Amino acid sequence: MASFIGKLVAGALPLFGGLSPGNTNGGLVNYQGRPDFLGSSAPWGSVTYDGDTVNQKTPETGVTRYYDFNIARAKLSPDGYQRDMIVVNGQYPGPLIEANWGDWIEVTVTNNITNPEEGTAIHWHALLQKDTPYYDGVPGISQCPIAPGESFTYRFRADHVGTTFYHSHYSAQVNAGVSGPIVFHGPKSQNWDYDVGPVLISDWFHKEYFEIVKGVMGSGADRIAATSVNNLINGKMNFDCSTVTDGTPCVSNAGVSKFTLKPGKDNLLRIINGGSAGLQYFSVDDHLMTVVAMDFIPIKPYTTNVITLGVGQRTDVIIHGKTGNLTNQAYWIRSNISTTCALPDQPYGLAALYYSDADSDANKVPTSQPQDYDVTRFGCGNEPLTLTQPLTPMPVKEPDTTVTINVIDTLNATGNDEYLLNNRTFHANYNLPVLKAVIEGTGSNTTTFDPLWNVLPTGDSKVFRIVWENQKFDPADPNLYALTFAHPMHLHGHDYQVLSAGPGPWDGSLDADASNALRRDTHILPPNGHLVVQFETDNPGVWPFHCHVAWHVSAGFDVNILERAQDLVNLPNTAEVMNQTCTAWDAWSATNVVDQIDSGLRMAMERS
Ligand SMILES: *[C@@H]1O[C@H](CO)[C@@H](O)[C@H](O)[C@H]1NC(C)=O
Ligand SMILES: *[C@@H]1O[C@H](CO)[C@@H](O)[C@H](O)[C@H]1NC(C)=O
Ligand SMILES: *[C@@H]1O[C@H](CO)[C@@H](O)[C@H](O)[C@H]1NC(C)=O
Ligand SMILES: *[C@@H]1O[C@H](CO)[C@@H](O)[C@H](O)[C@H]1NC(C)=O
Ligand SMILES: *[C@@H]1O[C@H](CO)[C@@H](O)[C@H](O)[C@H]1NC(C)=O
Ligand SMILES: *[C@@H]1O[C@H](CO)[C@@H](O)[C@H](O)[C@H]1NC(C)=O
Ligand SMILES: *[C@@H]1O[C@H](CO)[C@@H](O)[C@H](O)[C@H]1NC(C)=O
Ligand SMILES: [Cu+2]
Repeated sequence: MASFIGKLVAGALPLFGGLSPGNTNGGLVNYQGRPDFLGSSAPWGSVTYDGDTVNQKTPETGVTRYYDFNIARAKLSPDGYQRDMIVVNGQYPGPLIEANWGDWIEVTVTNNITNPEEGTAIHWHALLQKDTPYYDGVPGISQCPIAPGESFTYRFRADHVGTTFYHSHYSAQVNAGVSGPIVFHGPKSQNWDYDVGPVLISDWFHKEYFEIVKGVMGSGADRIAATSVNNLINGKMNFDCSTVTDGTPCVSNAGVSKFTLKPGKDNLLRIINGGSAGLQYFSVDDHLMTVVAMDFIPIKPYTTNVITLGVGQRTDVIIHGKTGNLTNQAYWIRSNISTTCALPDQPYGLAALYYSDADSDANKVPTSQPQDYDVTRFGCGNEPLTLTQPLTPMPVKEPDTTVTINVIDTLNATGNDEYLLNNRTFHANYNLPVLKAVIEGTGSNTTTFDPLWNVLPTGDSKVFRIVWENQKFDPADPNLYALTFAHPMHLHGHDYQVLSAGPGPWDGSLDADASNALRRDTHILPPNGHLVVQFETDNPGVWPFHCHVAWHVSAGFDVNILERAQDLVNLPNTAEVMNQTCTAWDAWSATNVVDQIDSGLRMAMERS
């Protein structure tokens, strides 16, 4: 390991700026130093935020924040290795979206992807989209893809306080670079002095996403595992270019991200796993972190030297700044991809940490030693539920419906990888999103949905419980893979309560405190284990509940919760808004071949 880090920082200076920001990230990416709120005063006054999305009132600010997103191809070298990417406004990661709690946000997204053309759609991860389910950004579910050359304007509410991100939900396009952070300012659940801003972590691949998905979905000998080759922090890391033999332009020591803390102050870091597959362990040398929020929910603070982050998860931490001569040193920020629960070639992400009052070279290379933490106790999952409790308790209610979903990873009749959820797999119809089918009545009851849409209606249920079972339950079946994987399970439209998560089948008992279970929008379903969650059906919509590993949702790992179908049918504007993308997509797809090699949510093979 010492030799690896040695190689990455070899002849170390310049460790930073070996490549210009234009070449690496399409421009300088720096989200640091966020204000406490936008504008001249905090519009929420004395209201506190407790993350209770069922009961909490979001303040009316009367403000709309406008953004323009141009989605286009670009050749960039985030880690020094040049590759074809698809990015927002020419940069990776994309621009920060920032608003006060209660503001509206309007983003006009233009699909400027050419040579070749393809669709796009942007999902605003973890937003509830209450009364605006048609702006959730999932092609084949809540909209048609935005056709090449077309624009679509999303308008939605900043309905939480905290940290999240946006990403393309069209096939595995997120892997090409279509993602960026979101910060919603609001009442603080804990005091901090300085907002260091988003720290977006992403496992990294050098192949184009279409090639990776083709490999993952391939049959027999054509099947290629999706191995990540690097790990980026805010879109930067070094790469050892001596391994590149095919002439691809590559610069070793492209540079890592740098962060600055205020000495003696409480510094907030907003850590996001915005990657494709890797389970990340995040730590900072010589510093402890106080966890204050997980996803959008304030947490009873606890202090640790490591946090776990499955893809789609966020954790806000406070780091108390050092003082005296310790602030003259530089420290490594590290994010390590799990080598047992993911497939990284090079698992180690690095960024450099400095203090604002450092008296010497601000480019000095850290020499600090890594935290010594044991990850085996997490068992490819998240922290124990007894450790991570919301600040505002919400007791666990009795569900009126419980659905158990058995997950298996198998090969279908033609030998392609396929996830089966209770024997069903998901495949999007880009031309007829499920929400459109619902309001047009063609699919407004269970009997008429295409089984490949994998729709799960909540009916009249008020409290809906889902038991995910991730077991290899037929050991005799040679088509079942011997291993099951860790799946970060993300539900759109809700913060669910996490009741139980761990190895083996669920035994019916709660791991969480029944008076105060963790709430969040993404939690890991461990390998050979279970995950039990529940939510109240307070948000009419069609909400994907899917694994956030790009290649798993490609292989159909998605069930679409149809919540309060009758309210959806009566929701104003739905038909008009859906028409905007569907009319253009129908026209484009009538004369162009849509290469839908996967499920469509990150890619799906066309079925005959
Ligand atoms: C489309 O992207 C190209 C770069 O690929 C850029 O020059 C052009 O301005 C973009 N068009 C729009 C409408 O943003
Ligand atoms: C830092 O300060 C402490 C006491 O405040 C002193 O013992 C130590 O030698 C100093 N270290 C350096 C590297 O200057
Ligand atoms: C995390 O990564 C560093 C390299 O940056 C390595 O030295 C350290 O051993 C890793 N930690 C664990 C617990 O694997
Ligand atoms: C899946 O289908 C097979 C046969 O088609 C059946 O034996 C099995 O019980 C089904 N499993 C589930 C979980 O529905
Ligand atoms: C559901 O669909 C079936 C078949 O089209 C139809 O007979 C039935 O009336 C529908 N029920 C409702 C409640 O719409
Ligand atoms: C949808 O678009 C088509 C074609 O432009 C139009 O005929 C139809 O009236 C539109 N429907 C709605 C509900 O806007
Ligand atoms: C198996 O899955 C692949 C990829 O989704 C698909 O192209 C193929 O048609 C499927 N085969 C069968 C027999 O369903
Ligand atoms: Cu998965």
